[in-house]
Amino acid sequence: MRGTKDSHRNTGIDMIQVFGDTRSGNCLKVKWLLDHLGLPHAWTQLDVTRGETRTARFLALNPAGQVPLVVLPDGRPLAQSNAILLHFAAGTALLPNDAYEQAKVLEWLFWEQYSHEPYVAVRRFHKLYLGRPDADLDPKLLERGNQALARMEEHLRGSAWLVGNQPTVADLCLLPYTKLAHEGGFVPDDHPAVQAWVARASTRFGVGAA
Ligand SMILES: N[C@@H](CCC(=O)N[C@@H](CS)C(=O)NCC(=O)O)C(=O)O
Repeated sequence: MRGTKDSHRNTGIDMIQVFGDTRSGNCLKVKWLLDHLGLPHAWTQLDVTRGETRTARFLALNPAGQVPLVVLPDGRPLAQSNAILLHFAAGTALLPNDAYEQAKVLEWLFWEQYSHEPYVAVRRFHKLYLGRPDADLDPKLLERGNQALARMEEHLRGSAWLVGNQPTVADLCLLPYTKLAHEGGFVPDDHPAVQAWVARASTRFGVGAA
């Protein structure tokens, strides 16, 4: 994963640079992982609601126009929160060496982007960022978000962590938007095992109340 230097993109900054919006769970995943691993980084705050990810300067770094984006010390950019998590978790205890367990981590990461974030995070975005009243929200967001939380509840009733018997980057991936789900109108008491996991994972990763 740690390939050759791409000198034309070298920014001259000898530190990981992160472009993110700290209100975004996708960005918090990256922040919490870098903090947990003790990796120094420079954070550039962009406001996603003001089009700050759509400037020519930012699009040159990430043509998708989204945060989070990291620029490695050698100047190479990397987008997609879960790709960023995998990059920095490689070689640490947060990414199992065992091929099956590693694939189980990926299973949760892909699931998060397809079945959790599009509902749990998007309902929060519409309520919190855009200030839309509940009556104007697509009912599918609540229904499918609750289905995603129920899927986690089922798993966490029998297991302290999402993969194996210790925390992995799968837990870190699911933590921010699940911890913030109440801001999207989801009820923590409806999913007690998830609530207990949020507390456990927050302690393990040194993440305070959000
Ligand atoms: N799948 C991407 C999603 C990134 C994403 O949706 N970022 C949002 C903030 S959470 C964003 O930058 N929105 C601004 C825009 O699309 O203009 C990831 O996991 O990084």
